[in-house]
Amino acid sequence: MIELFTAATPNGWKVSIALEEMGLPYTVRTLSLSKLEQKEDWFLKINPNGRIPAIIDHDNGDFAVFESGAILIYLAEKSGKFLPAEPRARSRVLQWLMFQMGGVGPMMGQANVFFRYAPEKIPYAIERYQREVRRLFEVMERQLAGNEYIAGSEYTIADIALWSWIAGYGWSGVSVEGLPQLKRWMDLIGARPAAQKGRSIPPPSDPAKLAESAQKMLA
Ligand SMILES: N[C@@H](CCC(=O)N[C@@H](CS)C(=O)NCC(=O)O)C(=O)O
Repeated sequence: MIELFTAATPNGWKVSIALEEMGLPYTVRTLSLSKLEQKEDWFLKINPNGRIPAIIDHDNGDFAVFESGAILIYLAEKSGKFLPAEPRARSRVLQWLMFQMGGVGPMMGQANVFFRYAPEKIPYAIERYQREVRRLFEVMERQLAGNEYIAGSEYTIADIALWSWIAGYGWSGVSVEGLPQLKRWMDLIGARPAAQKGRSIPPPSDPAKLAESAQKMLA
């Protein structure tokens, strides 16, 4: 059984969606980010970075994995799903997964912070991150013009990682107008029952709680 340590945020949803899609049995332990449970000593033994998500695989000697991209690869290898074995196909998936981990996630995260939570509105920072997010969306638009899914003709962990963030694009204040392929892809993934179920685990925090968590983490 997998134990998932998570909260209702895009990085957490990547893993709950993957577990749902792969049909792997799991239990959920929801951490309160506003109470900074992710910084407690017991959790730092599981994830030294003090952030969600993390998993413990109790069927594999209580092996702990942190970093959502590494968790997705671990689960794909464990289940044999959503990450092809053929080296070039596998590399294509990992390229788009890294594009999410190094680009879309951090840039959308910063756009959210400066657009939503920063106590002071800093136009330079808001514009910088929103412009970069829009640029990344346009990169995806071009890729999706020739491919049903982001890494080709198959649904993979790269789609899971990207969709978990991009479905919440409104939160960053970035428009998807003029990006028909991106919208098509968002609807395609959003129609999957496992994506819908995974995105509701754990149940969403109310916006006031989210703002409170953000203030504490930024302090
Ligand atoms: N690169 C990490 C990022 C994890 C991350 O930033 N998690 C956020 C929630 S989406 C978090 O735990 N924030 C709490 C904090 O910063 O203390 C991953 O992909 O797992």
